Amino acid sequence: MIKRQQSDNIPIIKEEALSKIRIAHSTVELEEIYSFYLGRKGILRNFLITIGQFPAAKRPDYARNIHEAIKAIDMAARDKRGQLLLVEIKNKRSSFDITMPGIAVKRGHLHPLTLVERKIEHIFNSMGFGIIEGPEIEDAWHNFDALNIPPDHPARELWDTFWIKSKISGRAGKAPKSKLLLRTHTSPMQIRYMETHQPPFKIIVPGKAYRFEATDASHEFQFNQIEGLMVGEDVSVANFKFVVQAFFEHFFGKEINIRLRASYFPFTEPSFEVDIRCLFCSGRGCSICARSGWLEMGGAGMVHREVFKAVKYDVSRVQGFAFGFGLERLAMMKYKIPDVRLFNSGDIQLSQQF
Ligand code: FA5
Repeated sequence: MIKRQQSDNIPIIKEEALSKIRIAHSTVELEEIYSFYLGRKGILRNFLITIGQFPAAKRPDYARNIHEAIKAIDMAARDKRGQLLLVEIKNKRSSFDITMPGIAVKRGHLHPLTLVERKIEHIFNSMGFGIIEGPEIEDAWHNFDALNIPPDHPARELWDTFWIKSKISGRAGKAPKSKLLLRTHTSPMQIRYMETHQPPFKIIVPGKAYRFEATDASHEFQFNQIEGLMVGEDVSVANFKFVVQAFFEHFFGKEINIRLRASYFPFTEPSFEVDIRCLFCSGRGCSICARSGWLEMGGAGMVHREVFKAVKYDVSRVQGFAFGFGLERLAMMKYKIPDVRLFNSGDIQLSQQF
């Protein structure tokens, strides 16, 4: 072990350091010597601190000696480090076994939800739909009220909500002010888009939605939806049926039977659930489609006139359809993934398969 030296004998310390460097056998040993003399708490660094306490007459000589010693030790250590590194690399090389199997480099993969979202965007884009994004922190006016769901409306219970405690309320400067929340669906973007655009238009809105509900194989508290909205003078249910049929056929790459089932959403009238013939059993009935032969893909309908009124459209002139599909549901069907919770499990084995 290296012993601490007296502070008044710099030349001896220097010689001692240089001779230890000269006979060092490895870079590890060299680093130990280096830090003992020149490291942050090394002997010579400590001497630097004491320069100010030295008698003024002798101070310049004392300082010069220290600096010269530091420089000499530093240069000797650099040279030696170079020599030792060469030897160490050479020794390693000679023990390199070229018959050993290599270590595979792991490649990254796109997440199945990203793949599905990109495919959906591509399909709708090719049918002339624009792609819009919107805020995940929403105000209750856009998420509920403007969608014809006033505060006392029982339908609010369809969407279990994460409310946000905040002093700020939505629609700053404009009435009505309303509380903030994590959007429970992508439908508030219908309102935001129509507030700033005039028909005709057709858009889709991919994005995250949040619901305060227990998770199971088909429900997450954070999931993704694809909202669709097409508005013009004579947009009809027939247009909707054509668009979704074309979408599903491109998405699944085969002929698809669809069915519109009567349903209820406060912001559409009439409203429907969109089902497709089960892809797993071709409609014969299996455990995946609960023996019904049909798979539910999402909600849709003709935009309610109260929604058009909320964005100040002329309800006598415009009509349109809207839909909201679950992205996870589409990915599960396409890739035959049995549980929605796998998407956020962080398990790389899932994404490696696609
Ligand atoms: C809605 O959210 C409506 N906004 C859809 C809509 C848009 C109707 C436009 C009419 C016009 P719903 O709550 O049914 O509807 O959700 C739509 C889809 O989102 C569901 O079919 C399902 O695929 C997906 N989804 C809903 N909740 C969850 C959840 N907890 N986890 C995973 N996916 C979910």
